[in-house]
Amino acid sequence: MSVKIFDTPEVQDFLKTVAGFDQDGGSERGKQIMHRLLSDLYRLVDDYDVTPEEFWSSVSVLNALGEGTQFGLLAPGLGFDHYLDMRMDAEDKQRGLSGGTPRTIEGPLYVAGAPEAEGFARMDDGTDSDAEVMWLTGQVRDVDGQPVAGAKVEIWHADSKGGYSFFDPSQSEYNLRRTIITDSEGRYTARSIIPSGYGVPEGCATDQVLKLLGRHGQRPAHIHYFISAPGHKHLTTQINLADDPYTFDDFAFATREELVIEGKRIEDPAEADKRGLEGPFTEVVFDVELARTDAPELQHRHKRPRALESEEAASQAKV
Ligand code: MBD
Ligand code: FE
Repeated sequence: MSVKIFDTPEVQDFLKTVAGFDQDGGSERGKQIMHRLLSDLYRLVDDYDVTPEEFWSSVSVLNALGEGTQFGLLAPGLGFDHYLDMRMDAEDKQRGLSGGTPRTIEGPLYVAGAPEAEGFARMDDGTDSDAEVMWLTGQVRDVDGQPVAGAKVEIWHADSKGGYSFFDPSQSEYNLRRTIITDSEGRYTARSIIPSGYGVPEGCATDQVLKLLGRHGQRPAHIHYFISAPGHKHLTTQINLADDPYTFDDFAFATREELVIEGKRIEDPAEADKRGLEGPFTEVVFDVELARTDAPELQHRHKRPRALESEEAASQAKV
């Protein structure tokens, strides 16, 4: 059976009451946004004749999403992170701030407070014996090609099983997470391991939603970066390793053509020796170009609850 009641004065008045329009307290913007959100959802219920069974099963998925901080994982899967990037790209363009290495999403797995080093850091704790050694290096430059010395390069990535330290309690503290300050030539170098792609855990709430859409929850092997330097626009980005089955089929929509990097396998013992390595390794080179800005608010990463960064985010430890 199909009934249509959304446009009746009764429902329209009801929505205004629900959104607190007749109350003095609360937030004006909060009321406007909630009114719009609820109106869109009420209309959807009417248009699709959503049944009570369907509604309550959605409530139960929302409960599951809240329990495991799953919404931080579903959000990129539903494209919200990428959509916010598209909006920030458009804002940059309007400000005349385009140029430089493109941004892409932060994702939900950053942890604040990683050890800091000058020029070089070893990122892995040496326990991932399945993994290929990665030599990750690059130069930070401004849009005129001048090296940026003293830039802060924060790097984090998964292990050979696709797990991230802190969220994966089997890994040591800050494994595969480091902050490297660029040297006088703007260079940073890390010894680490080649990460594997990430897969949304089987059966979790995010997995259920993706399955409903006929989609997978896989990300290609990737490496996250925050890069900042005084006088330059803060950059949140990632590189995706080439030749992964998911390089161009990322459930989180983070791939950008300019950010796909081909690792180079090096078997020459002399090259290994030069870097203090024992055997063959894969070199990954990622040079970064930072746009210039005097606006202090653009020189820092935007605020959001992050693990070990704020009280709010402390609950993320549960994941
Ligand atoms: C990840 O490693 C990630 O970067 C994102 C965006 C989502 C899930 C896992
Ligand atoms: Fe990631």
